[in-house]
Amino acid sequence: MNYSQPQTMNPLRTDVLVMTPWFAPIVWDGTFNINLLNQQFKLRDVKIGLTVFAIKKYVVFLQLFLETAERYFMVGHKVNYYIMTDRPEAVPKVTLGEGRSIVVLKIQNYSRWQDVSLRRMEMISLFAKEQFIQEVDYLVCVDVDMKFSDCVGVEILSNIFGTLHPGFFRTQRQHFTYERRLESQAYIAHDEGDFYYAGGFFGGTVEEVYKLTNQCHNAIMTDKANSIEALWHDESHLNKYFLNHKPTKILSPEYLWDNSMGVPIVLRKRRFVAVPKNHAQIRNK
Ligand code: 5GW
Ligand code: MN
Repeated sequence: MNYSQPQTMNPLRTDVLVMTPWFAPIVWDGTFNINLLNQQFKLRDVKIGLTVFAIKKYVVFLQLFLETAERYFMVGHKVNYYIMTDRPEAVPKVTLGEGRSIVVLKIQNYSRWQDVSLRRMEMISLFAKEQFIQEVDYLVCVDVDMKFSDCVGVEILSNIFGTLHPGFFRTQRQHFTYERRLESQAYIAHDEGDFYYAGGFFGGTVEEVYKLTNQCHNAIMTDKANSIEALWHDESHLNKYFLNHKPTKILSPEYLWDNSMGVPIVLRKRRFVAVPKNHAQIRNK
């Protein structure tokens, strides 16, 4: 295979951090060679599960989500879309590429929206153990109110990975919206924390995602027993988990952008972007 030689004296990016102090790559455009990575992952015949929740009115996001995923997500690799919904009949029929399938998993709906978000940890952990482990190698767990607008490929895959939240990647740790009440299992002190990770994009091997989601779910249940709910729900618990179990790879905000934040110069690509939603309309039942 022909490709340009890595240049020891010529870093690919000098405007952003591309490696954590624990030697996990931070994935920015320009730092990787996708052809090289595709060849490696193809040789391993890797299969990827993409989990997404579409409860109640959020089924309206599925069409654009799936259509754009077909165009940009793991093209050329084997993919299972795991769609967790209370309305299986509302899942759109989308034409899929070879080696790609939609698996609809019926789950219950929770009346409180906080529970819809929180219970994702429980559902992913249950299905990871019972089903995903037999069907795929990696899991990618994302929000559904999103569209792909540039390539998201095997460069994201690693044992356990998180994504820098678009609202906080330049923020000092004391200003992160971590859970600050000691009584919560998600508590993080002001002088702790590496990054603020987004709840809407994480993943890893099925085994590691099981450990993460199971531990977050247990922490959520402990909080519930103590009558406390973390400030940003599952996202707060994800941040606590990643403080104690450092991710082996971190995705830049290219992988979870929101156009209401503008487009900073460091952001050369917007790969996965929030679809604006009418909160009043979409969130009522
Ligand atoms: C409903 C009301 C308020 C907040 C969330 C919901 C909701 C979320 C819902 O009714 N149905 C649903 O499937 N969800 C799932 O939770 C979607 O996968 C959604 O992407 C995810 C997180 O909720 P978001 O996207 O509304 O949260 P933000 O912080 O991205 O706005
Ligand atoms: Mn969202």
